[in-house]
Amino acid sequence: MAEQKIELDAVIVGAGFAGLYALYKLRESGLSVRAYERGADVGGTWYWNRYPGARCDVTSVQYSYSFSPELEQEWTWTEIMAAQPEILDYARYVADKFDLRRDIRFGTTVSSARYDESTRRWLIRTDQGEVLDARYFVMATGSLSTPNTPQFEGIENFQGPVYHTGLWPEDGVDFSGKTVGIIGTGSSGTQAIPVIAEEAAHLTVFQRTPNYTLPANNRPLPPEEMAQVKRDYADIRRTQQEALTAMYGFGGRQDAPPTLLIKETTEADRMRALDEHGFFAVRLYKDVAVDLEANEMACEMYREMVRRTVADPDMAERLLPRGYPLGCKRPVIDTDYYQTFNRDNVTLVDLRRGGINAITATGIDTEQGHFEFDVLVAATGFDAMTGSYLGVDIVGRDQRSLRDAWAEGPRTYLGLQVVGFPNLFLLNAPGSPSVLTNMITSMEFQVEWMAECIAYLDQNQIRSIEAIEAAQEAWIAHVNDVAEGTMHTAPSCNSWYLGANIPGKPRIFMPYAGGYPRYKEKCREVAAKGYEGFRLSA
Ligand code: N01
Repeated sequence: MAEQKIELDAVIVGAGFAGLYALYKLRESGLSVRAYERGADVGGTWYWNRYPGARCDVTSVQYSYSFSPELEQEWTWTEIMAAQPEILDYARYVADKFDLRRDIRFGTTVSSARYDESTRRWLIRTDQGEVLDARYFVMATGSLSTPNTPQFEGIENFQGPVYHTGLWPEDGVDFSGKTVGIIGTGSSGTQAIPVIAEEAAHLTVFQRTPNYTLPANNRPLPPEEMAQVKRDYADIRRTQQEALTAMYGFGGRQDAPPTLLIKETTEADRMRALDEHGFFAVRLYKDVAVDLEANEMACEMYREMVRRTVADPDMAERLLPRGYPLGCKRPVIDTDYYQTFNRDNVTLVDLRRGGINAITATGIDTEQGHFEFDVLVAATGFDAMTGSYLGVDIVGRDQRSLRDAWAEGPRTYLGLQVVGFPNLFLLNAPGSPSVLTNMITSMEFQVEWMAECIAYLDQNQIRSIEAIEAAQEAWIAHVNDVAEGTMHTAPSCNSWYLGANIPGKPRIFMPYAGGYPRYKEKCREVAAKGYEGFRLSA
């Protein structure tokens, strides 16, 4: 019996912020389009990352859709940086307001996609047995959506529950009266640790690499301030569009760009700066971002601030980041992180003094001894930027899989397309500003670019678009060029931007560091020149 195929113009994978907007935009263009989402609801990252303390590190007024002035006026944020439940509610509100759910299949994983050269269409299969036949295939699967739980020896022997921050149970976890162990002190761990410490009987933190983290400066957003924001939205969006990172300020602060040179300061100057600005003193100097010696001076200021915050000198010493520059990893922001280590019910295991041997039935055995607890939390991050694309078995022209094409690291043209994969669009992918910017704003630009591109193809009876090898190579060279000399690619830097958190992953700096305005300019120029660097076939 012939397979029952559903014919569509476009299939989108993912119903997070990117998938929702892609669905809205392509439907607005008159396309028949459907989104597939493995979760039971919309929200993506904000659906899965429900761990205690989860909140955004970009102000909500900026980390929100800008495409609908009506939506901007209707939605009211209650905090400067909203917590996960509020952001998830916002995603749900958007899905309902624009009636997006009718074209989303929830609880459904897209398992494979094959490009058929004879029809120039994609044949897409889901784990629910659906077969979809679509002209365009859009991966809106997110940059941080494939959780990574390292293969700790003996993990299967642990008697209590194990939770990954990126796969948190919908009903939450009750830590009261429990002893808890947490592995990982990245953004997720840094947010979760203070909140779990408040609730649990005892928390043991297993830290392999201390992070540099700055206070979030979050606070409630009073109604009169929100009302002013609503009046100012047009200006706010304009400022975002001109900003390198598609946002302004850092966390809850709106400091002016740095002007001083740390190398021209004295020890006394730097100590005074700490007195006045606390941890934010490290952001006063412009040479810190480009000069490793200057950077180390700022790191030393940072360490001094940790010593000032943590009461026990040995505890402070164990929390000090060393051996890699500020600005290497994605900035972490926190609420009372270091203060948490002044609590009586928190133990810090600095794995630099002796690593993990194995997980046992009752805890973790390390070189420094055995630590017992009832519940284990893995705040161990993600197979970032490529994991979610390679999680789907995508096979393009000449039977070549994306996994093969990216075996030596991800390769894209403008972060939007890949040679050998016609009519496949990627959103927030390697080679795009994505994680170095306000993801919602830079994604909105990509979706609008894609929608205009598809409209152009349809108007000109073009059936396929595919990146050209030379254009892709030139773009990769440019992506590498602009990353060079930044702290992100310093030899001592290991981060998920580089794939360094996953054993065996090629070390390649994945996002585009040239800034959001420059990226937009390049994409617009490509479109204006009739999609230069792409092969268009009638
Ligand atoms: O993950 P991470 P994350 N043994 O990879 C440790 C976004 N985000 O989920 O550094 C022991 O940063 C690992 O140690 P090390 C944001 O973009 C945003 O925290 O590899 N430890 C590290 O400490 C962020 O950057 C927000 O030595 C092990 C931790 O686990 C990104 O998501 C909130 C280990 C992983 O840190 C990822 O953050 C949360 C092992 N075998 C997340 N393996 C906000 O918006 C790993 N670790 C605020």
